[in-house]
Amino acid sequence: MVIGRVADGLGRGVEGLSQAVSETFFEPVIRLGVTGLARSGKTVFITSLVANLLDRGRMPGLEAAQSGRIEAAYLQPQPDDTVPRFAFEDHLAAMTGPTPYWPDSTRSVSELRLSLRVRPTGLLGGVTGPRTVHLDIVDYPGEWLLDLALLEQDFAAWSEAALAAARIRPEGAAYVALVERTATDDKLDEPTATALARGWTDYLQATRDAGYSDCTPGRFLLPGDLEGSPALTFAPLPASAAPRGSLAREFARRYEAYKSQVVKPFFRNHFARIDRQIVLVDALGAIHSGPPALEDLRRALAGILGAFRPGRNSFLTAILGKRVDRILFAATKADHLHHEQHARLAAIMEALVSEARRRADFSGAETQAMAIAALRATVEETRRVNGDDLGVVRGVLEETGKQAALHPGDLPADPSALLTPARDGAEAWLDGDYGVMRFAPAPSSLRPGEGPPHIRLDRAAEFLLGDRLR
Ligand SMILES: Nc1nc2c(ncn2[C@@H]2O[C@H](COP(=O)(O)OP(=O)(O)OP(=O)(O)O)[C@@H](O)[C@H]2O)c(=O)[nH]1
Ligand SMILES: [Mg+2]
Repeated sequence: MVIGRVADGLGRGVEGLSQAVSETFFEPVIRLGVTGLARSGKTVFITSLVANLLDRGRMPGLEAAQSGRIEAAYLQPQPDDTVPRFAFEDHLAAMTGPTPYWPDSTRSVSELRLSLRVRPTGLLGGVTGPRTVHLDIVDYPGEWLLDLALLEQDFAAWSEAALAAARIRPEGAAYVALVERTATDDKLDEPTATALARGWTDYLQATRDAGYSDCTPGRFLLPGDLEGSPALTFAPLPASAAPRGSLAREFARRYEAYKSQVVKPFFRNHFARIDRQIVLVDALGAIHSGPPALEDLRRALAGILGAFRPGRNSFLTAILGKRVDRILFAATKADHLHHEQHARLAAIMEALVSEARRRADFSGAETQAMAIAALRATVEETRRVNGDDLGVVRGVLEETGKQAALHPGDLPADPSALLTPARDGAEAWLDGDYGVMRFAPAPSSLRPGEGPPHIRLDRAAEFLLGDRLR
């Protein structure tokens, strides 16, 4: 018996070991998570990254590409059979060509596998020859990470915080009025439940359109095939000692179902397996929307980043396999700014996440902040204005199709000039406005060997993948 057990144990140990050996030496897999709040630029980023890894002429900042050690790159079937494939070809076709347009909004998790044949550096290169590294890119909405906080809150606590926020925002008036009209201790009645859930979803939609980011439950905005299911048909209610069978009791139950059947599976099946992460942030968009939106973005980011400090959450600690060991915070759409201002945008990005970072430094993960544009839609110009040189960007406006030049306002050298008033509840910026225009992607015919034009996508790739391609 004893021998049998030992042998069995040994056998499994060897099996596990050989699997680990083959992963490390022969075909390592990098699972890259790409996330960000809605419209932060996830789809454009993945499309441009993959296109620029397939054709590496514009990737001098990625050492393995620059030195020619990447001998081949090709798309392969992904490992997970039940996750939708990232529609790379469709998105690339939309973004490039003679009349390009931005890809449609995406609503759920998707995945793509890109395999790279890489010659190792140094001595090993001569000994082992090229090996294959698989890059599995997983696109998922940042809003889903906000739901992690729900795991530690019961229905009453979540309701209280959610209603408090709704009460002070104009967008919340309709829902607050609706909930006050509703007898929540009465017996559950499905049309009333649906009306409340819809009211809450409308509120989340409106606050998000107003530039706010703290939208929980995250799945209400991106329901996918769960739309209309009980797990998504609840809403926050004022505290009450509700009797059994009442609307309030049932909402509390559905809230728990949402946590166990929607939130947890996402973390288990997708999040726990990621080892490199990029968080895309439309900081310029939030600055343009004003101080309340910037403050809200800062808070939402702190919420999102909580997921990368698993020590705080017992559920997450228990399911986590690998630890994310590099996280890049990227301020996107930097092509709206003349390059003179890129360092300031990166500094603002850094400041937005600095507090969360100071608290725990993400369990040892290496982090960096950068300003990037996954698809550069503008060109730079210098204009003479009142005797001064002014750096502007020029592009084709999405709405009118006409050329326009933009100087979005000078970002401050010290990020606290924006973050402090935002935190103190300012309604508008004191020193002027920051404009944003929506530029269409620039018409381009890609030259052979080159991917779409970008800003610092190669540096982002070097930080996220470079060490694993050596
Ligand atoms: N100028 C410029 N605009 C960008 C860039 N990346 C994204 N955008 C703009 O941001 C919008 C949203 O980009 P997406 O990549 O679709 O964002 P997403 O995060 O996938 O959005 P959802 O799928 O809706 O969550 C695009 O439609 C563009 O208008 C960029 O590099 N430069
Ligand atoms: Mg998308």
